[in-house]
Amino acid sequence: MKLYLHPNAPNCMKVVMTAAQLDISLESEFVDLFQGAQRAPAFLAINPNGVVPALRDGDFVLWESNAIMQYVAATKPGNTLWPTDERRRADISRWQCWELAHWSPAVSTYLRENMFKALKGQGDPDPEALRKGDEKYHPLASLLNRHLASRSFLAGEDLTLADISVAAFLMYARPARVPLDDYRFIRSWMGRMEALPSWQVAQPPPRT
Ligand SMILES: N[C@@H](CCC(=O)N[C@@H](CS)C(=O)NCC(=O)O)C(=O)O
Repeated sequence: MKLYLHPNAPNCMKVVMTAAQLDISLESEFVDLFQGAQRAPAFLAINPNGVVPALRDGDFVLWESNAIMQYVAATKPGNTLWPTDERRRADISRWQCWELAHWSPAVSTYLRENMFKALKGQGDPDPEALRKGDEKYHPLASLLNRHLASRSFLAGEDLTLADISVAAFLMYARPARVPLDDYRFIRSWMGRMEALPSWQVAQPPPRT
């Protein structure tokens, strides 16, 4: 299986961590988002949305990070990341949908304003965008914090794809100044995530 990725992209980090956690080896092809390679015709033929990640497995091509994680995890039956029990799966899938619909758009405001703009030379953070971002983010962070108050991981006591999807958007929580001070259960859960060897494997190499 070949993954088309950019290592700094949280949606790609999700798939790399899933594979690392399950000891699955993926070939990889670098798509340079900073050079616009995601909009090159050769890549648009793989993912017409012009975003990473995308996966090729023989003649099967798949895009959307959460679907890719599920597909990759399903190649190793019997794992706890993506169990076969329908209710467990639905619970995990629910958090992956929440991540896609609500959490990642909210966290992305901080990534864009406090980090990626500077990296791309696009000027200072916009205070109004950050204010609006705060309005979206805090109710979601409160919900997540309350949920994590009584369990080690999002779907119970085992690490699942749900944790990887939601935590990936906090991979730059420090440099992007994602507000976590008021959310101690999120912070301790992130401590558990960051301690996993698969989290370390999925971190992009330091910029030189
Ligand atoms: N819903 C898609 C989102 C993918 C996405 O937005 N990827 C970002 C990187 S995290 C990207 O490729 N951005 C490049 C661009 O928008 O030009 C998924 O989960 O795979």
